[in-house]
Amino acid sequence: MAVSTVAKKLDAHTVRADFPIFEQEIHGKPLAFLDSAASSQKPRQMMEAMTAFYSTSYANVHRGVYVLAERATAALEGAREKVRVLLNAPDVREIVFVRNATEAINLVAYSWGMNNLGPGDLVVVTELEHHSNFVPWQYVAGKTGAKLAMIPLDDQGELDLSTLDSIAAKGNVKVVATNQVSNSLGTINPVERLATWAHEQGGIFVLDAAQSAPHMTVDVQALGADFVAISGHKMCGPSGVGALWGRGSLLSRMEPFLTGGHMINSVRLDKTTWGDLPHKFEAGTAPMAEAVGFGAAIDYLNAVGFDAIAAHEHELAAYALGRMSEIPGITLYGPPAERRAGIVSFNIDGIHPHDVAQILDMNGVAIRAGHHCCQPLMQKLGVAATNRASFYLYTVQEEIDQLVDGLATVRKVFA
Ligand code: C6P
Repeated sequence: MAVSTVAKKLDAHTVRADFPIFEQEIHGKPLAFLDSAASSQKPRQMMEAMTAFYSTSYANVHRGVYVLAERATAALEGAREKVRVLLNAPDVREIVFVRNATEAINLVAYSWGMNNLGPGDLVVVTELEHHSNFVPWQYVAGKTGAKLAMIPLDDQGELDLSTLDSIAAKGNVKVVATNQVSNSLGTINPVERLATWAHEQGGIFVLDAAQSAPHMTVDVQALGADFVAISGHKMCGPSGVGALWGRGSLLSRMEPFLTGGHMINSVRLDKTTWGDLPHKFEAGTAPMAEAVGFGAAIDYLNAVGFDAIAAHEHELAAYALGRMSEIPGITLYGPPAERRAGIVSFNIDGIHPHDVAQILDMNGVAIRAGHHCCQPLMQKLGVAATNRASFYLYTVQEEIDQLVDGLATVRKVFA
């Protein structure tokens, strides 16, 4: 799926004014924040929504019958409905609030995987997976006797789907779990095709949308997914809240992941029964204010427009790839600009990524250096680590120029 370039134009300088973090300098330089794939910055509107909730409507939810408790419950459930609309989920009871995408995937791996996987079964992931969509499956496969297989990458950093038949020959494909956008290479994966393939094999399709939902429309029905995981903090929301969407027919047959308060129907010495969806999967006090902030972040992103965000980031990626390809000694990883999101991974010959990132920081430029929680991918690329610059709706071209200037300084320092 190529990113649309005909969307309404986004004015990143105007958007940026909503983000107070940019009002400061770092080491005497304007802040060039190029690490949004790790976590996004926050608009004033989102923070104000959380403050208003704490100031006027705060109480525990789903418990009290007093005004504040009812207000807080309505705010939490209103946020759930916003997530439903964001993902075009058929039913709001299919939206489970969790801490983050990692927890969402663990919930599926444990609650579905532990009860549905066994010897002879195959869990298929890809060489592009973040550890959060790899390690839970590896763990559960190990516990159940299922096997793990990986769809490999081609030389451009895209999935080699010609391997699907040979992968299917290795066992019963029960799960296909992949991200929609790679956090390391920015590759946009053919997830509709993988969902269809998963279903043809009789398996479920689990989508890690942590890096796609912040940047493009994710429609769970159009994609044909069975589970979708997202994190609020990567999409202008607060940390500590994310969501799992699951197909109701699957969720209702699954065992709970965490047990305790709120998730029950009745508790007796001999037996406890589970509450209805989504409460069965929401043990303990909910991330109430965080969910309210998440809802406000979704409102904010909708007001800017997901097509405009995707087109803006696509333009930035093309600009960055063009400028960075002129830097002597640089290796750029991943597919061409037209098939990637706003993420650029690179290395500079003979200079460790941590050194690159540290010198860039002295120039006010924040990037991530490391394995990006993708060690299998790093092995494939034959490196221990890369540098990664990642963009969002508030990223301006000047920040990429600052990065390119900073890289010239890095080369001078190490010459
Ligand atoms: N990637 C990055 O710098 P959590 O931490 O649960 O919110 O998100 C996990 C996760 C899952 N899938 C993908 C594709 C991701 O990119 C991430 C988080 C960050 O790339 C932090 S490691």
